Amino acid sequence: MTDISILMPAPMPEPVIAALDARFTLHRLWEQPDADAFLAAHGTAIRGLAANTLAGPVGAALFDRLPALEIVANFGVGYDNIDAGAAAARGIVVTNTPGVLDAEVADLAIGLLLATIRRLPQADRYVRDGRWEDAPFPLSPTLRGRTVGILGLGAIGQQIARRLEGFDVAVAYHQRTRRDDVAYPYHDTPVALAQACDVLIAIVPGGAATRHLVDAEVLAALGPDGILVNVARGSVVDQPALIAALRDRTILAAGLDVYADEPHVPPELRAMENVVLLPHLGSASEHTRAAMGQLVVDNLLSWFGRGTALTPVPETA
Ligand code: A2R
Repeated sequence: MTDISILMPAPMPEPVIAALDARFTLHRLWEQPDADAFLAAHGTAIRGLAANTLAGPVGAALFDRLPALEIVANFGVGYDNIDAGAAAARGIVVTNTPGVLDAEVADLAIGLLLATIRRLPQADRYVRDGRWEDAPFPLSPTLRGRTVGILGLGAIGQQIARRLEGFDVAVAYHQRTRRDDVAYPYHDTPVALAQACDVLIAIVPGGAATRHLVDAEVLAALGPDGILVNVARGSVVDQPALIAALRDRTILAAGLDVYADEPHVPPELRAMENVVLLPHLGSASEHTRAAMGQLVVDNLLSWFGRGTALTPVPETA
């Protein structure tokens, strides 16, 4: 397979690069002094693309330059960075990395929820600043007695729900289709879910269909005791509306792992005391990133070895 050319637009973990280097002819686009000139000279030979969110938009404009492209193997379960419809129209298969990161992201969602509600980072800063010696840390809000609404009860959403059962809180959910395999109460709109709960955890895919699913109306419905946790994509939340809701105490607090324009976090958010801000850590452990990388490699090996992808996305399955 070493005669098969794979393009990697942006760096991936070293083991992924090493594994692809060993089996294919791997082109590291970010090391090219002139990416445009490289694509003009070598684009027609590229048959596989190893992509991640750092690769920029992967769609028709890039596909036009890679006429022999057969597969885009994405490092991540979310693939809103890739125009899967444009890929499908050209017969290009797109794969993602479902399953191997569900538990990690669910763990992080629970950690972020607890950190937000019990103000753990603020309390850590309090100890470090020596303020404990002057006075005890103020009492925090509580998870006790709350109802947690999950926006997107998919693979990760269900793992979050299972963990929440151990915390003895009520769980409800919204997505477009009601599930017949769970007993949690279903609400047919995001607003109805927000009205029924006082914690909202967003864990839907990004992209046009979910853009600003959490808007000013949803935040108002969540209410003054409400907490928003976003571990989905920044695009899912209307970020200016969230900033206004936090500032005006329309909601109580937010725990955010994702933002509208990463890695830029608006100064208004960074200045707020009622938010916990993480730098998009969802799947970011050594263990889980290694598993995701292996699945990227295995999808390419399977496609070029046996003609089938292991985890194609629904649009190109
Ligand atoms: O709507 P449904 O019935 O297709 O349910 C899916 C739900 N969902 C939506 N809910 C409301 N409005 C929408 N426009 C909408 N689009 C999708 O999100 C489904 O239950 C859930 C996604 O589940 P999975 O496909 O199993 O994705 P997974 O692995 O849980 O990951 C979710 C996202 C990733 O795409 C990354 O952006 C992030 O979590 O890490």
